Amino acid sequence: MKIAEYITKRLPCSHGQTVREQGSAFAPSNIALVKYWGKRDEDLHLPLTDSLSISLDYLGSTTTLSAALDQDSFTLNGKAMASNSQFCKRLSDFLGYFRCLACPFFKLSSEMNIPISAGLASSACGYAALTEALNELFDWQLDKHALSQISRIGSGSASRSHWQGFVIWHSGHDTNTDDCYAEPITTDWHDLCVAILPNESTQKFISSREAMALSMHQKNVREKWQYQTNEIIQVMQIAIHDKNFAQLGSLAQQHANAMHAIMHQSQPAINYDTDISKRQKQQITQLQNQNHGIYYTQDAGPHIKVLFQAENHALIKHYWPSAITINPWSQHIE
Ligand code: 2P0
Repeated sequence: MKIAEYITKRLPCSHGQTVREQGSAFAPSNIALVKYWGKRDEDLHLPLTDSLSISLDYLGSTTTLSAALDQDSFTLNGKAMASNSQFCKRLSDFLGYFRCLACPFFKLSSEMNIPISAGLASSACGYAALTEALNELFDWQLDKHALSQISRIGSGSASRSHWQGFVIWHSGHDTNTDDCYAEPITTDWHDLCVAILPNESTQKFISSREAMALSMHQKNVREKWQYQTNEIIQVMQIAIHDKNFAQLGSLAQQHANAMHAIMHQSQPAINYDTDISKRQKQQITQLQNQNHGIYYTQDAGPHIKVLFQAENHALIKHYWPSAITINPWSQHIE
């Protein structure tokens, strides 16, 4: 099945009959605690394994979309983006699946309050917000489950950015792809916090999509990863149910390390670390050795994210005063 056919199957038959003045939506960024790394179908962006994330509350993307007559235009944080940039080409390709007579082109404006291309899942919240804005613009009235099946075509991890809190993205097994979707895990966990440690906001030298394809093409690597991930995600769901912080944190750290080990061993080796990120991971490991319950995770970029409980907020601020701290189930931890 080609992507165009896959998308058409998911849109209401009335797609294009209603085009509102604009569609607008916010979607939070998410951090994978069990990573999505590798695809079982490259064309349809079907992941090799399930993955599990936590959303970052107010950090994310607000996207506003309207119809245009002669060309696409993109504005990011108030700045017009060059239409021949990689960023805009990828957006134009995704929007291509939704063009119709009444809306041949799009005017898109996005406000992001997270650093872009630094491993902070800006594409995840960007494509999730865009898909929700499309839903409003065309009045599809699709639910988030269905929207997660569309947004992942823009960026796989976008499927997890339609909800706050913990979200699981099921890889599914069907070739018809209906069983690949994301859904929230209903829980609250008031003292669970995430910190984003400071680092340089540099452009990535290799995109996560390319790094994923390069590092996961060997059958034995894929099989080992699949086995390991299936085990971890099951235990992590129990840890979430039991609010077992040490279990949740240590599994997330273990899985992030396993993903980076695969990248280090790929040919050529891929290394997203900077001196700052290496030092931060060492500091966290030292604190763990001193019995502090804090754990790190890292995505396809140098930013280190820390999982901690509210009681350790002062410790986090002591070591990293400029860290951004998020408490997804409570508004204030200061
Ligand atoms: C994740 N990452 O689970 C993992 C961990 C990065 C590291 O999903 O090819 O840009 O667009 O589906 O979503 C980043 O990969 O990949 C990602 P595509 P995407 O968050």
